[in-house]
Amino acid sequence: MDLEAVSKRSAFHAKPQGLILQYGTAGFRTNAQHLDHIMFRMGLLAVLRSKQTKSTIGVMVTASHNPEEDNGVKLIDPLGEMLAPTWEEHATCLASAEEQDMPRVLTAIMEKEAVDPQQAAFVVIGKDTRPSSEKLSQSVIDGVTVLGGQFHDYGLLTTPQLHYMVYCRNSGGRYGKATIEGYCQKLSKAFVELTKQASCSGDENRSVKVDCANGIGALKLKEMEHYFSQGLLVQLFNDGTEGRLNHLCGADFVKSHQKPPQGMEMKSDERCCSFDGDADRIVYYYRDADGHFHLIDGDKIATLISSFLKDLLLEIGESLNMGVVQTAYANGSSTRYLEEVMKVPVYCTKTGVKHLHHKAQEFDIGVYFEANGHGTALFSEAVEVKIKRLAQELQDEKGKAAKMLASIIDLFNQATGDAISDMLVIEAILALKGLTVQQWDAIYVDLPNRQLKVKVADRRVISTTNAERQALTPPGLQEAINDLVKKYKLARAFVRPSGTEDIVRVYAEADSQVSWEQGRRNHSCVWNLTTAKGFFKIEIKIECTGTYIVNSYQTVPCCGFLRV
Ligand code: 16G
Ligand code: MG
Repeated sequence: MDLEAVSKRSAFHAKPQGLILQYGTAGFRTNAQHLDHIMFRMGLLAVLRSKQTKSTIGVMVTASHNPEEDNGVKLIDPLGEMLAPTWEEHATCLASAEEQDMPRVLTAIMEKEAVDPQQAAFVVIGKDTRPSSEKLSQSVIDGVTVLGGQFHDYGLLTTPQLHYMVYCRNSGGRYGKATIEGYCQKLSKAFVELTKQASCSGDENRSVKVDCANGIGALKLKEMEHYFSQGLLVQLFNDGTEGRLNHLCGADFVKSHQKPPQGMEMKSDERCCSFDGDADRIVYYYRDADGHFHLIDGDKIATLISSFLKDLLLEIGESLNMGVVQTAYANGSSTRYLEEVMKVPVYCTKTGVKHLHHKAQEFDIGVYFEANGHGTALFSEAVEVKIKRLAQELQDEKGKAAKMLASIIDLFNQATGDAISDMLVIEAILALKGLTVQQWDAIYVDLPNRQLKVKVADRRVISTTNAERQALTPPGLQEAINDLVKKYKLARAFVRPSGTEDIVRVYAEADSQVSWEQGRRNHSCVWNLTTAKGFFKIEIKIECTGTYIVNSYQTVPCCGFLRV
């Protein structure tokens, strides 16, 4: 390894002095102007990780749902998974090293991880449609090549497509062909096989409107269009020809504002969905005959998928170990429905795809979704082999169910949650079950809930345990939350520091809701706390009616105060 050449090349991607960025929940993300040195260094790090794992590593240039002027980067591990936590730390160290220290930090990582410098390295690169992505991905390539790594630049891809490519390349072809045609063919073949079994297939039922957040999802759906010519009519909105990326549209906008994106024509009862900027998240929604907007989030997607899978297993007569993984943000109604009605075990992990993904790998079949629409289903290799064998052997209804299960296994992107693949899974299930979007929505009724973000002086004052559902510090906070929520039926509330923004997030839900403006509140509870050091104060205020209602949250952020 020629450290001198690395230093020389690095000077072309010099780090602004004093700039410290952290590899967060989903990699580095910030204004694109500050990312050139990060990209170069992530190219270097990807080479080291590739040498250490003797596998292909992915580097994705994207900032997902962030505004267009931002960008970001994340590394993809050999099985298409998120980067291992110890390497996230290396990424932060390498990104933070001042120019003159960078080669030393690089060597230290190599020593610590026992990287063999002679080992060959291969890195695959993808990027989203941001104007800055082209130049930034060239900087990644610069980093890869200066360390002698080989690379393949896929150019424009959705994030989950790059995860898929990495997984394919490292599974020796078992998972599929590592090309965009391979991806399209695998998914479309599975979709067509699956929906062949659907009895009702009126056009009305088989069309969906997609808000592509003015991002990469639009390009990639267009590429796939001809594969579905008879199966599904996909109408694209916010396809990037006019609007700005993620501006007033996309899954994050729809989920957080609980309203339709701009630029989408919605007629009543039409099935609509939104992708986020890099197409790894999806939420569905519709407007009812009275014009009311209904959001169908990741929790309801998980419920639809797991109930479909469970029915197929019952039909085949296989009792496999299936689990559903959620986070603290999962609506209480979804958890209760899954556990009490469907009798499926539910597990809760910390926020962030990697946590859910790893938990889901513990099951024969693990379905995971965050409420915000990140998710997929994972099938153990043994289960996949067994189901595909049963699909050949079994006859009649059992055989039909096994064939459907075999196809749906291929339709999921098992490397990571994928808006395109999830959309096809959902469309296929709705068609097979003959369900309208309203019937799907009616599976259970969400508990009223509110989520907000609050800027505080130092978000690290709050630490959590029990999958972020309980606060450990500051002392007294959790007890106060407990006192508050026990007054309301089905109430739940938690506070956690964000892993992606410099803010604290607060979530609360309870069994019913009456708006503050209606002036029907008849009592309120205010709790506040000042830490021992006296520099941080939280005030949680739940306004309610006599029928136990969490209803209104107001934020008055002022020098480290949080009032909810
Ligand atoms: C990232 C995570 C997502 C998480 C979100 C909110 C990935 C690919 N994405 O977008 O899973 O829900 O951050 O995190 O992991 P926060 O509440 O900690 O800011
Ligand atoms: Mg995303």
